[in-house]
Amino acid sequence: MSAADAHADVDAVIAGIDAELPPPAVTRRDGVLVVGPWLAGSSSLIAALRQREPDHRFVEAADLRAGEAPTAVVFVVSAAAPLTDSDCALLNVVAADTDAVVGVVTKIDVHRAWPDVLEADRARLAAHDSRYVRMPWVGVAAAPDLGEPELDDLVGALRVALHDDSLSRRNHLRAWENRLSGLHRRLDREVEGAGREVRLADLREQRAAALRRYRLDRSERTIAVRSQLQQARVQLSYFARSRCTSVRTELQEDAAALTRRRFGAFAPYVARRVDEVVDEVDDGVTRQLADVGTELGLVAEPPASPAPALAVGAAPVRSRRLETRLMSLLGAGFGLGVALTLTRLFTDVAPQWTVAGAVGCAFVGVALTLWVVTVRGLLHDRAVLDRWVAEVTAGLRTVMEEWVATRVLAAESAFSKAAAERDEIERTRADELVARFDREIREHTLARARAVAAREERAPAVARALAAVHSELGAE
Ligand SMILES: Nc1nc2c(ncn2[C@@H]2O[C@H](COP(=O)(O)OP(=O)(O)O)[C@@H](O)[C@H]2O)c(=O)[nH]1
Ligand SMILES: [Mg+2]
Repeated sequence: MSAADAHADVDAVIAGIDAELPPPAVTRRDGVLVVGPWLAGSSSLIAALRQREPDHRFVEAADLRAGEAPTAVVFVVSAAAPLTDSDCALLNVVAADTDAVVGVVTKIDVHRAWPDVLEADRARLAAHDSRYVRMPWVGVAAAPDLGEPELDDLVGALRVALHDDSLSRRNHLRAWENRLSGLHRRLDREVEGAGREVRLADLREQRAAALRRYRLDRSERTIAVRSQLQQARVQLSYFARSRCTSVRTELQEDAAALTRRRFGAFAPYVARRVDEVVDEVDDGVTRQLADVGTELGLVAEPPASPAPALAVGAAPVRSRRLETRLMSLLGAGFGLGVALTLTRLFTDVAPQWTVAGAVGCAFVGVALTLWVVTVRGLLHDRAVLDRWVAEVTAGLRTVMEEWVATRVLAAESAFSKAAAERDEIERTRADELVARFDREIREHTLARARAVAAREERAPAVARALAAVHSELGAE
């Protein structure tokens, strides 16, 4: 059977299973590929073979282009050491589309134990893949240190392999096998996707993290608003209280040193000081609330709360007729007593001036009476003013505390509103992010579903075709 017929025959078998299956895309090169791990001795063997068998073409791996397959493969390993996993993998690659493979153990001239190595290699490869069970193995010395090359066994094995009638058909079957198992692997790979599971797990993790971060941020922000305002409330009411206390102390000191002349100006003075305190507290509250806003990163203009109108009123009028009378009486008694005592003293000291002394002492008594009454009145007035100042500042304190509380409350609601608006924006942003993740997750899931469907549709035919190829290869 010619090569073309053999190919057509194999292709017909596969097409009988599924006409859609893609045929092998390799170009068969008429040549024997001599290949092996580095330093095994391939180049030396090729040189020796070319000399010995000029009728045949021998190529190295580098001579083959992508998509080209040799007629047969000579797999060269050194007798120095047994095969490794990477050597087996190399053979799998170079003999993927070629069925005829001859195993060669080189440098048998220097490695006396080569038959053992050969057997070990044979067993190793047979265990690696069942297709190598029937593969011939020979020992060669392509570039011996002494004497002529020993290639007879290899040349014999190659002749058998190359003159086998079924060679072309088997190579074609092998190419089909490679094609079909590649297809099978690709169907599997597409289900797995290139790192799709990893990407999916990553996306799910990122999605959960975005949600978690949003929730955490939101509760942190809420707590921050609450605690900042709580702090502001405590600080500001303390500030207002201490301003009221210190203005009371000042005003009471002023009242204690007040002279009668400045009496009338005291009430306006108190009113002015009270206004000043109101202004100070206003400033303090405004500044602190602005600071809170900055700290929270919220732009919220709390509604302006007008300063409370605080009527200080007039200083209490002196209505103390009874007391004046009593004081006058006591003062007069005191003056009289002093006058009498002085008069008696005078009479004893200078009897000749008794009358004039009596008049003088009466004057002194009257003067003392007047002084006592006046001083007592002034002290009383100061005491009254002191009480009044205490009342005014106590009222001021109540009003200030209420005002501060109201303003902090207003600020709290303004900040909460701003925070809620910001939360809404953040939520939209988080939603968009989550939606993006969801979209990508959906795309991956869909792609996987499509790949699963494709595999389910195509894999059975591929598997049947592969089984057919294997049974054909086995039958040869
Ligand atoms: N003694 C001995 N040395 C060999 C034999 N074949 C190759 N060599 C030596 O092994 C080394 C590697 O050979 P080379 O053909 O370049 O190996 P490649 O890397 O597989 O191409 C060289 O030093 C060769 O002289 C052989 O049959 N006997
Ligand atoms: Mg080389």
